[in-house]
Amino acid sequence: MDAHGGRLAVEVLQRHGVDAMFTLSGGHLFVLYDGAVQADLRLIDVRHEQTATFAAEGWAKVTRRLGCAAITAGPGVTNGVSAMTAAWMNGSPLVVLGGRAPQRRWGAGSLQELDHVPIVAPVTKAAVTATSGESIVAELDALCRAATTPHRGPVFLDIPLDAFGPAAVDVPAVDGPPRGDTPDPDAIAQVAKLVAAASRPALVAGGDVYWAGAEGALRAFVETARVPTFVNGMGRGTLPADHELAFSRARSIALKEADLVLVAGTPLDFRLGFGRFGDAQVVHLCDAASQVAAHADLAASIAGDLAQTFAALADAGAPSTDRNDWAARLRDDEEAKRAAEADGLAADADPIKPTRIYGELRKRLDRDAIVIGDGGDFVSFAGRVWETWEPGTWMDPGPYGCLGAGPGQAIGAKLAHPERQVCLLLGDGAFGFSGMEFDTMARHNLPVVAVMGNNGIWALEKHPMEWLYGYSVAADLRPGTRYDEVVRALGGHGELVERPDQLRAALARAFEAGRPALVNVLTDPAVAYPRRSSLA
Ligand SMILES: Cc1ncc(C[n+]2csc(CCOP(=O)(O)OP(=O)(O)O)c2C)c(N)n1
Ligand SMILES: [Mg+2]
Repeated sequence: MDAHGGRLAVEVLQRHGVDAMFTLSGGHLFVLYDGAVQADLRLIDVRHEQTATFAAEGWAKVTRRLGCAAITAGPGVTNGVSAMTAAWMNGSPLVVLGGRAPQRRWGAGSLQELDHVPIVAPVTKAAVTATSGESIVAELDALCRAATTPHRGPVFLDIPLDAFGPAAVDVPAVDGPPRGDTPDPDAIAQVAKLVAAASRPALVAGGDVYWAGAEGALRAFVETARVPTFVNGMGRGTLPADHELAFSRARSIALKEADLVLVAGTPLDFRLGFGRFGDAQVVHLCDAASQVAAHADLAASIAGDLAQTFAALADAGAPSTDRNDWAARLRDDEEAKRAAEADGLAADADPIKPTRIYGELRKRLDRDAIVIGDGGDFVSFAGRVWETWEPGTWMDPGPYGCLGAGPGQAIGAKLAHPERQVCLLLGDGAFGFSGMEFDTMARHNLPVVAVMGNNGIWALEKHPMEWLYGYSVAADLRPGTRYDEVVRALGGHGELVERPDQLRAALARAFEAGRPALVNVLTDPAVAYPRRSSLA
């Protein structure tokens, strides 16, 4: 192809399955935009570079394809760093293109002259500066392959203004996304033996199971080996919540009493007690050797394509031990805890309990609705009670826990799946980081429905600080702020809900509005999320 560097870059991206570029303008990006216009690559312009990058991740998360953001030199790139870090910790495949001051004058003090590469290197799989049209093609192609190779993650390429010059370059063909390595048969045999011998096994399946498209193989393994299963993060929905071996509430008992815990496709981090589960033997199943926990005491591990791993473990056959009592014990605990939640989901207390909102949403949302959480306690509660039925339908910021990710992720999700409901659960504090993105949703006709738990505080910080210190500071917001009016001013639909009996009709109107909507629900600030540790 004989073209300028912007067009060449877009050609490489399209061959890697990119069909949307999330961006915020800056002169350093004009050539890239021209390339996008020439090749009909959709541009979605947002109001903050963090959103461009979060939206690219949201798009990747619901399509299981490579997401793409383009952000301008200097502050554009540094504004994208939190979202790149989140993608790094989530193992989300993402290519971020940055503008860059011209190389010819480097050091003379051009506008926004900053070497981005060392800033983003620790939070990307690879970060490179292009130097010419040829280099744009070669580097970008290699970076896209790296981003989509298990273990996946973000990559970064910045392109100096004077490296966009025309070039005649062969753009490499792309033969689908790369698969993971074939797992070692000896490691499979070792794990199969542990599984066969266990009497109280449990499995935790996380995001890399989803990214690998391994839900079918996971299910085959779970059903053959009769292993009670829990899911976390993007792993939610890989086994539907109503599967006979899917559990969520019984997690603490399961992980305390199990004699074997298999953790697949998610790190043994703080969310999993750093990999200690009572006296259980622990097995880590990862999509790449780099992901196997070095800090945990492992009985075994397997690194490689998770679909192949689960298929091979399923082939090992049925267990020799009887696990029915174990599964029944967990089912009793699960059912008891679900029954205890029923009152909260139906609560008609005034002020409104956040749980009532999820009760109403359950009735309103389809099985394939995409639910995104961005907030503190409001989202912790939701994560606990929300049932996920299908892969790729629950999204939270992940272990980096960056507030403000939600609107971008919702933009990416709705763009990828315009026919499905996209519901954004928002804290009133969280709204402040990316609230302007309702303008983006309105301009691009993305009717996301946001439901806000507006308690007038940063609850996830206020309650623990009061518990620890007997008082709190820097933890209050304005009670009753009319965020619904903000959204209306930005071209969306707004609803204010002050009493529980108003909730159902307000949600119905929001979902029927055909515009981005915010249902601003004034919730009870006294409700504190029950925490396992003081600094959750
Ligand atoms: C970017 C960022 N800043 C600060 C925090 C710390 N933090 C975690 S939850 C939380 C409170 C969120 O408040 P809100 O969105 O209103 O939800 P609530 O807890 O009140 O339900 C804060 C400040 C964070 N996780 N991310
Ligand atoms: Mg709040």
